[in-house]
Amino acid sequence: DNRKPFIAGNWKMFKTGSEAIKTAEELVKLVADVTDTEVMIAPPFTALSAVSDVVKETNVSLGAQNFFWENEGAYTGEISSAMLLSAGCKYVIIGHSERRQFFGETDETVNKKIKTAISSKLLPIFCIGESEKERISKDTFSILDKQVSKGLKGLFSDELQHLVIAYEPVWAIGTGKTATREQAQEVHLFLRSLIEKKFGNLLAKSLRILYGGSVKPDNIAELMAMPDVDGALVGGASLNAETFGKIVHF
Ligand code: G2H
Repeated sequence: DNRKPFIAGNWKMFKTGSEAIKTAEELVKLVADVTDTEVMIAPPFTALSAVSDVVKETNVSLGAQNFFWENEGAYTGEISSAMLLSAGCKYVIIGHSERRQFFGETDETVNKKIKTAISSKLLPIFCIGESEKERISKDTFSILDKQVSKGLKGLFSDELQHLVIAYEPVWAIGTGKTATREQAQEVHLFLRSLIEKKFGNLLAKSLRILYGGSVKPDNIAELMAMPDVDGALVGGASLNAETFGKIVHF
């Protein structure tokens, strides 16, 4: 397989333009030596263009945290894929659990966004994960099966070559509770088999699956040591350049 490790920072609703520039400038210096890991940061929309200028021609790529599936139109407050691309984005995070929880995103809206991202050549980071209640009631695998089936509905394996999946157990997000490396591996392996069943072995072998949920400098190495964990989507610990730099250098 050719799954290059991928460490992605999701800044969520943190940092003004000038704060974002400062952090990005620090980060670019701290990770300049890194060649065998892909590094991405996703600042808020208002900082994308400015951060794009900072990371341009470096080994750090830019992502957005969300977008809308229509190309343009009377959709007050929304952002299109073309706008993200022209602001310098390569990736877009889709269906983060906070979008599902607070902003009404569903498997159906996630599916529309994944389709639009792919057709406009924005690389999707497709987020899935079970809640605490679902884990306790042993519904983790059926929930993930549903999220993957509905999220990728109508898509074919040759369209999914650049898809990245982020497994984020909702009970581990920002709570300080991390899934154990065994829990992460168990789910990542399940997801890879699910992709194999639905889209074939070739895609399953090359698809990168990130783990997300309270990833920190002191737990990244053990997570990355698991065979089906290909990277991390990092929230809180990506806000500080030095801390995130440590995670990138796992
Ligand atoms: C999960 C993660 C990044 P945190 O939401 O998307 O955030 O690392 O703060 O748990």
